[in-house]
Order: sequence, then C-alpha cells, then structure tokens
Amino acid sequence: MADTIVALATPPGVSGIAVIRLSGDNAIDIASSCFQGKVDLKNSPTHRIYYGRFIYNSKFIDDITLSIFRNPNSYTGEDVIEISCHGGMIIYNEIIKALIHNGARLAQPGEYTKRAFLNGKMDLLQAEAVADIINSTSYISEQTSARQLFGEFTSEINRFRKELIDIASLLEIELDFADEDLEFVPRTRIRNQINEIIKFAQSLIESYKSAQILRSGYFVAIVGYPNSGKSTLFNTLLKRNRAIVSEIPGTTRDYLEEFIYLDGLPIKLIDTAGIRETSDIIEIEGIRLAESILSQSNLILVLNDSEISFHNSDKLYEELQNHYKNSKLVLIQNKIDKIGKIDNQNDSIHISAKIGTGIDELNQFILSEALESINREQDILLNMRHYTILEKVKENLMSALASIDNNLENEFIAIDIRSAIKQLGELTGEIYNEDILNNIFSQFCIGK
Ligand SMILES: Nc1nc2c(ncn2[C@@H]2O[C@H](COP(=O)(O)OP(=O)(O)OP(=O)(O)O)[C@@H](O)[C@H]2O)c(=O)[nH]1
Ligand SMILES: [Mg+2]
Repeated sequence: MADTIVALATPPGVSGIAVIRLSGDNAIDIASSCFQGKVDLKNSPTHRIYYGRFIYNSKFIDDITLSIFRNPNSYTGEDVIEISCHGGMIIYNEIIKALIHNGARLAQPGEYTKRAFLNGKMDLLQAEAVADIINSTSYISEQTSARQLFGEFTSEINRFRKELIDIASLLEIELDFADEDLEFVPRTRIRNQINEIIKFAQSLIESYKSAQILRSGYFVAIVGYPNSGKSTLFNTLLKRNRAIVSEIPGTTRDYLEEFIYLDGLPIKLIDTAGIRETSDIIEIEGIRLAESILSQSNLILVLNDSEISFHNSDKLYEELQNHYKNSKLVLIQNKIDKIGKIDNQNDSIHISAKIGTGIDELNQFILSEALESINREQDILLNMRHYTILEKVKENLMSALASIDNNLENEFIAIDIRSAIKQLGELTGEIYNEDILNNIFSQFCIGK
C-alpha cells in the first residue's frame, strides 16, 4: 500500500502554467474529490486528459486540465494524476493544500523517482541520470545522461556481474569435490574473464575525469607574472569587464572565477594574482592562494608579457610544469600589439588581450583541449558513488587474480569475487539499502 504523495512538478514562482503531480494508491480518488468535469475520473481509462474545474471546500479555485496515468504505466509505476493549473503561487498552493486535506501528503525530495526505482521502472543508474539530466548545464552532459537513462550501461554491468556469479559458483562447486581434485573451469579462462572486467572497470574509472568536466566545467586558470595582462585576458574571454585592470603590478590579489560557454561546453575561467619572482626562487605567494585552484585546473595558461621578452616566463612555465603534473600547461605570448615582429621560433600562442588579436584562436584552442579531455566513448556520467564502487570492484578482482596466481584455495578466490559481485549489484541498485537510497534521492529536488 503506497500512500499518496503530492508536489509541484514545475519550478516555484510565477509561470504560464504550473503542474502538480499526485502519485499513489489513492491518487485518482483524491483528485476526483476536487474535480468537476464531464467525466467521472474513477471510471476513466489510463492516459486521458480532461478539462474541468478544481473545487475546494465548495469554492472554485481554478480551471485546470488533468491527466490520468494508471499503474503500472506511469513514471512511478503507481496511479499518477497530473494537474495543470494557472501558474500563480496562490493557485497552486491552494490546490496542493486541498489535495493534502483530502488525504495526500507532501512528497520528499526525489520521492517520485525513488518510487519509480522501487517499482522497477528504472535502475539506480537511470535514476541518477534523471537528476543529471535535470541539472545538466551543457548539451553534451545532457546527451550523456540521456544515454545512461536508456539503460544500456546497466545491461553491460549486469552481463559482467553474471559472469562473475558463474565463476564464483563453479569455484564453490569445486570446493565440494575438493578431495577429487576436480577443476571445472580452467584457471586461464577465469583469469581472462576477470582481466576483461578489470579493464572495463578501469576504463570507467578513467572516465570519471571527463564526467567531472561535464558536470562542473572545464577549468582554465590564467597565471603569470604581475602585469602580464591576466585580468585583461580574463575580461576579453568573458566579453565584459569583470576584473580590475591597471598598469600597477599586483592589481589582482585574490582569484576570480567566471563561466563561459564554448560550443555549449561550460568552461570555468580563473584569473589569479600575479606571481612575483624574488632574487633566487619564484615566490609562490600568489600561487599559495591559488594552490588548490591550480591543482584542480585542467588547463593552465601561462601568460607572458612579450614586450619584456618572449622568454621572460620560461622559468616560471618550467616550475609550474614540474609542480602541476596533472594539468596541461601552455605558454601564451601577450601584448604582441607592442611587438614589431613575431618570434616564429616560438610555438606558443600569440595574442593581444587588449586589442583582441589571436583571441578566436585561443578560444578554439581551449575548446579543442576541453573536447579532447572528454572525448571518451563511455555512455555514463560517472559520479563519486560510481567511482568509489568501481575502485572497490577493481581492488577485489585484482586480489582474486593474485589468489589464483598464488594457487590459493578456491575459497579465497571466491570471497573476492563475491565481494565484487555485491559491489556491482550496488552500482545498478540490484542490491540496495535505505541509506544508499536516501543518499541518492535526497539530492533531488522536491517534485522529482
Ligand atoms: N598593449 C597591451 N597592453 C596590455 C595587454 N594586455 C594587458 N595590457 C596592459 O597591461 C597592464 C596590466 O594588465 P592587467 O590585466 O591588469 O595585468 P595582470 O596580469 O592582471 O596584473 P596583476 O593582476 O597585477 O598581476 C594594463 O595596463 C593593461 O592595459 C595587451 O595585449 N597589449
Ligand atoms: Mg590582474
């Protein structure tokens, strides 16, 4: 028996129409008690839409349309009613109040999708994709989530999980015949199968970085000596004057972050404080502030004031390269409007942040770098939960391989394989508990 939940499905505030959704065993009865139309909802077939009046305490609230979806053919798998009313706050609040008064209760965050999961309408990866689709800021991440929503990924995981279950069972059967020294499956075959699954897990683990970019954007930091034109470049790329620019070195003290979109891909630009060079070593003063920012950056643009010399920032570039090994660094020659001739020996990018020379090329370069780093075939937008699970699966399977290599008893091999099976089950939601579900669905909004 599922109690009936109600929530606004559209964003709160004023809009053309607002949609209120009811789901649960009594959804149709509750809606029917407030609906005045030409038909009796209780006898209506599924997938119909009706026009009528919403009445509460004998008072007319609004003209509405009402859609009916009978279980199991609805989003949640339960009886669902969707009411479209005029999008005024008073109106939809009155309607929700009336429905609660008649027996519904307000839905918790993600409760519709949680019910869809519990009723077998989607697996956990698909439920998570729903949240990702809603929160997507870019076309590419929307597309990736959409593919995940189709469940192709789950079937692949289930195939591997089944292979592992077969291996574990055979190993366990062999145990029963331990005295007879039987080998039901050749160890080399088990090794190959396990290796294939480790490779699969590893390729997904590697796609975590691209998933993060799709979720949070591709991070591009602009660094360089004071006065090299970092803030000017920041403003030019943003196409507005966000950062203060001046001829006084040390103008930017902290860092600034803003998003731009290149071909629909979110790029987070970061302007940093200039790095000062003292007599012997590069003083990391500005960098200390920006340390965590830089280590998270996918791309670091080292801006050089070419008016001083094309090679003025070579040492800085080298030091940064040694320090931030996970980021891609590129040297950019700025202020080329002040230089008569361009140093062709130098394969760095030449720009004038101030007058705009080379900016289109720089944008193109940033975009191609960003696309390259997300250019993976994986049809999944990996999140932290998936990542942690896959790491454990890989660990379990590596340990199983080691046991095989060391000719350990079947029990030892099977324990690790069983553990990997359990992890994969948690990944798709085949195995779950309340904690896992609450964690996932509490991140949804109310009404989803
Ligand atoms: N001619 C020319 N001047 C530039 C260019 N880019 C920046 N400048 C000038 O260089 C000076 C410093 O520019 P900023 O953008 O403030 O430099 P910054 O690197 O942010 O400096 P700090 O924040 O102090 O580290 C300003 O006077 C800018 O107008 C350029 O491409 N050409
Ligand atoms: Mg600055």
